[in-house]
Amino acid sequence: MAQGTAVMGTDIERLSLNQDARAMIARAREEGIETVWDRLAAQQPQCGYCALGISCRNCSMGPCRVDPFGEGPQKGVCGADADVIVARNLGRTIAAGASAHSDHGRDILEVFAELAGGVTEGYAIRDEAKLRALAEEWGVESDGLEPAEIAQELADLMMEDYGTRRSRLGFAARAPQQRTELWDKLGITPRGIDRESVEMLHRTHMGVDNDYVNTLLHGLRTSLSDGWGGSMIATELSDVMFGTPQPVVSKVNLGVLKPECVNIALHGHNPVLSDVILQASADPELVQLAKEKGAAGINLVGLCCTGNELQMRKGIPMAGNHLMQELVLLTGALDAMIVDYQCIMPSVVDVAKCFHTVIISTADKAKFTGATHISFDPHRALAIGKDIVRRGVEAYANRNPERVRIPDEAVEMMAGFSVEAILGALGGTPEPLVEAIKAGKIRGAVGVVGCNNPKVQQDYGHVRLTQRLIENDILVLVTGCSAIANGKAGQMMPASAKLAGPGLREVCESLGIPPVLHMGSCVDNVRILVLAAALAKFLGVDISQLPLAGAAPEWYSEKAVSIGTYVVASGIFTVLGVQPAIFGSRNVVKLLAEGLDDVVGAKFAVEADPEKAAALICRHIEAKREALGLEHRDRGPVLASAA
Ligand code: BF8
Ligand code: SF4
Repeated sequence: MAQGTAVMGTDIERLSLNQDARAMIARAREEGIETVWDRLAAQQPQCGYCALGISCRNCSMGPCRVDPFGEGPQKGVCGADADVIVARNLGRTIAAGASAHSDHGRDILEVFAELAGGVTEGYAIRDEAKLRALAEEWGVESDGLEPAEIAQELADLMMEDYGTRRSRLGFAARAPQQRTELWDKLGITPRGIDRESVEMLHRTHMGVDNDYVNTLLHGLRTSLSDGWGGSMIATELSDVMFGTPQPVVSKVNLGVLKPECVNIALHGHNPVLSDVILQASADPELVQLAKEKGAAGINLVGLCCTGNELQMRKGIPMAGNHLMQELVLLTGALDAMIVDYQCIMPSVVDVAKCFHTVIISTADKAKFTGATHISFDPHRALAIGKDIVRRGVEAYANRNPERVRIPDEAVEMMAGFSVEAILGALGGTPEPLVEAIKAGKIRGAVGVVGCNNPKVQQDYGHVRLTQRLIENDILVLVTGCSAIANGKAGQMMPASAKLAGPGLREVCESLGIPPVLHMGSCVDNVRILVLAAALAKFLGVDISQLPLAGAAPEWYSEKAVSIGTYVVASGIFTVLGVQPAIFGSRNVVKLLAEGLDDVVGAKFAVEADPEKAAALICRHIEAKREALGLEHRDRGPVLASAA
C-alpha cells in the first residue's frame, strides 16, 4: 500500500509543479473523478496524421491523409499535397483564434456603444482620460462633447473596423512606419477584422488558394486583424469601461478559497460579465443572505483570463490557471462557478456533479449541457448579476463541510502593469527603460504568454523559462495563464527582484517593481505590442530591430496560434514549447522557422525544453543588441545552474 501511494505520488508530481494541483489530482484519483490528465491518457496514441497537420476533412471527397513516410498517398483526393494541407489547416486555426478574440472584442464594443446610448445597467466610463486619448487617436473631435457622445462616435468608427469599408484597421497606425510599410509591401495590412477570417475560410475551401506561401501570408494578415484589431479594441475599451490597470497586490492559488465564506469563481474571459458580478457580490442584501445561511461573507475568486481581468483592475484573488478549472471544484469549497466563454472545459459540469457546486453559464453563444443557463443581458446586467450571485449563495447551503479540502496557502502576486502604468512608473516616457537597455542593465524584454497544456508538467515551462530569463537580466512580461503560473511560483512581487540578475535587479529595486510584469489577460497581449511599438518609435527603428522575443511554453489553444502569429508578423521572434501541427510539411516548417525572417524580420522556433528555449532567446537578444550597436555578450548567455 505504502509503495503504491509512493508510485502514485511520483506520477502526480510529474503532472504539475504545484502543491495545490497535486493534492487535488490525488483526491480525484482517490474518489474516481476523471480529470483532463485521465482523458489525455485515454487518447493515447493520438493520431499521428493530425499531429503532423497532414489530414484533411475540408470536403466530402475526403477525409484524406498524406503518408509522412513517402510510401503511401502523397496527395488528397483533390490533389492537395502536404504543403497545401498543412497551410490550409494552420490558416483555419489562425482564423478560429482570431475570431475568438475579435468576437470577444465585438461583445465589449457592443456594450460600450449601448453604454454610450444610455441603455445599459451597471456600466460606466471609468477612464475618461483614456476615452479622450482614444478619441483623438481615431480622429473624433471631442472638445465640448460629453463622454457618452464621444463614446458613441468612437464606437461607430470601431464597428466599421469589423466590416470591409476601409483598407486599414484604425489601430494599425500604432505600429512604427517601417512596419506598416512592410505590411503594405507584402499585401498583409489588416483590413476588416471579420474580413480576414472570412477570407481565410474562403481560401481554405477546396480549390481556392492552392499555394501554401500565399495561404500562409494571409495567415499573417488574419492574425494581424486580431492583434492590431479585435484584441486591441477589447483591451482598450475594457480599460475605458472598467479602469486602466495599475499595480495592485493580490493572492493566487487554491488557498484563496475561504472555508467560512460562500466561494464563487468566475471563469472565462469577458470583463463585461465579471465586473458586474463583482458589483453584485458586494450587494448588502446578498451579503446578508450569505450570513443568514451561516457564511461569513461572499468570496469572489478568478480563474484564467477573467481572473486576470478582475485581479489587475480590482485586486480580486486568483484561484488558478487553465488546468486548475477542474481541480478548483475538487476542493468541495466552491459553491458556484460562473462562466462565459473560451477555455472552459465541458467537463467542469461533470466534476461539479460530484459536489454541490452549481455551474452557471451566461453567454447565449456558449451553453453547457447540464449547467444552469442564465442569459446575460447588458441592459439588465446588475439585476441578472444579483440573480447569479444569489444562486451561489443558495448553493452554499448544500455544501458538506466534511468534504472541503483547501490544499495550500495563497501566495502574493502583483498585477496591473498596463502600458500606462509602466510608463507612469518610468516618469511618463520610455526613456529610462531604453537607457537601461542601452546600458545593458536590462538586456531586452520577453513576453512569456499562453496556456497550460496537460502534455507539459503544469507551469514548469512558464516558471523555468521565466526564471532563466530574469537571471540573465531579461525583463519578462506575462499575460494569460502564464501570468498565473509565475504568480504561483512567487516570481511576481517586488521582492522577487532578488531572483533576477544584477542589472535587472538594480532597475527593479530602484522602481519597486517585480522582474516579471503582469500585463493582463490573453487579449492584453496587445499591450506588449503597444509597448514594443512605443519603444521602436522612441528609438526610430522597427519593432524587429529591438531586443525582444515572445514565448508560449505551454500553449494549447487556437487563440494562442493567432497570438504567436501576430507577434511574429509584428517583428518579434517567438518560441513555442508545444509542437504545432505543421511538421508534415518540410516546406511550411522551413518557411515559418527560417524564411519568415527575411519576409517579416522574425520567425518561429519550437523548443520543448525551457532551458534550451532560454538559451535560444538569450542568443537572439544579444544578436539584436549587436545589430543595434549596443554592448553585447559574445559568448551567449551565462545560464545559472539548475535550481
Ligand atoms: O485566453 S492563456 S488557456 S485562459 S487561451 Fe485559455 Fe490559454 Fe489560459 Fe485565456 Ni489565453
Ligand atoms: Fe481530401 Fe482535398 Fe477534400 Fe481535403 S479538400 S478532404 S485533401 S479532397
